[in-house]
Amino acid sequence: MRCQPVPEDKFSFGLWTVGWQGRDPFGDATRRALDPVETVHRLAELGAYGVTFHDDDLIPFGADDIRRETAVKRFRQALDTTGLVVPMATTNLFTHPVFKDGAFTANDRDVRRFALRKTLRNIDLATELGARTYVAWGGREGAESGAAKDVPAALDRLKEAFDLLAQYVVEQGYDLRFAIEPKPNEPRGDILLPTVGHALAFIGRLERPGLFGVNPEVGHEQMAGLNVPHGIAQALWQGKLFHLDLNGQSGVKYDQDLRFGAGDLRAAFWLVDLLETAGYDGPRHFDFKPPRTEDLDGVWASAAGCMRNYLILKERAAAFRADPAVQDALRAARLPELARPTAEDGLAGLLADPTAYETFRPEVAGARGMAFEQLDQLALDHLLGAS
Ligand code: 3MF
Ligand code: MG
Ligand code: MG
Repeated sequence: MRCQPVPEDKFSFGLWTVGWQGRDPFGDATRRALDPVETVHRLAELGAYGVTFHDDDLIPFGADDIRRETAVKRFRQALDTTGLVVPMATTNLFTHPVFKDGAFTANDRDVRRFALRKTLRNIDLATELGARTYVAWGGREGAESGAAKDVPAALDRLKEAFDLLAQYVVEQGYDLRFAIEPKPNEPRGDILLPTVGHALAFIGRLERPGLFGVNPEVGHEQMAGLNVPHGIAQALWQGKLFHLDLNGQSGVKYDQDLRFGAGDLRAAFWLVDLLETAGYDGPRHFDFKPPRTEDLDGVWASAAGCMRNYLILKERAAAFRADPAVQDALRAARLPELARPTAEDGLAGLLADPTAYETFRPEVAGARGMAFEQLDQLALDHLLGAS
């Protein structure tokens, strides 16, 4: 089994992931800050192909033009030296106190205008560095109390913001698409566009829906108690999986951001199976936080673990699909039948078919076993390395 990642695996990491210093609501930082240049070199050594960033990860908030240019130049040099690419970039619209009530949906109009300008500025940098995807996570777009946010008005403002951003991209001739990242809560009590489904529905109301897709995050969907592979399968089905954030989460609780494969291992297995069989060819992007118990050696071990777990699961999922016993079990569970249209004979044929209703025997069909347990045990055997 190959557990050593190579650039062709398309593994990427956010600067803010390995760069997380361990500051949480209850405790101070436990690690020093990482220089983005150091991160680029370490990620390349580990076998990653890409690095992503929020504007403020690279250029401290409020930095003057000279500091900005220096930071970008050093980063670009590190990319050139290592061959790492920037497939995606995003905006920090959540750390500074100015965004405490949101960015594109802040009640304060001047904050909304500032948020748009901050984003437009970083879109220029993102495209300069070669990014093709721009992620938008609205972590502060939400509320803790009922009357504080007029949700329809806030959605109008969110649509207005995305329509303006898309207009800018088109007018500049940029080859860039947006990926909206849903999350149910944290840091706001409740966040707008809380799930993949909400985001997909919202995209349909935009002026240029073709420029928008989703960036689902494993842990975010699980925080809402949802089935991640199912949500991502729907995004793929709708042609909207533009990017994704891989990490680990154990159930419905605070945002754990564990390394990929930790947390709900079965969900991770089915997700890798889906991505590897459904034609997703985008980055396998990790958005996790090495626990604050770790020193920097632990950080890099955690990052390496994300990729290693993906590769192991990829191998296990492929073995599961290739196993003749699994193929028999899939037939026994009648998966090929699900792939067949229900009424290829059309509505008229369906209405004229007595076997569809008049002579149909619900008690016979109801008594048929689905043979799913055998199938799932085979999956578990493969996942556990027992077959
Ligand atoms: C928070 C997140 C965010 C987004 C990031 C990129 C800080 O739970 O997942 O990470 O992924 O803003 O868009
Ligand atoms: Mg997250
Ligand atoms: Mg994320």
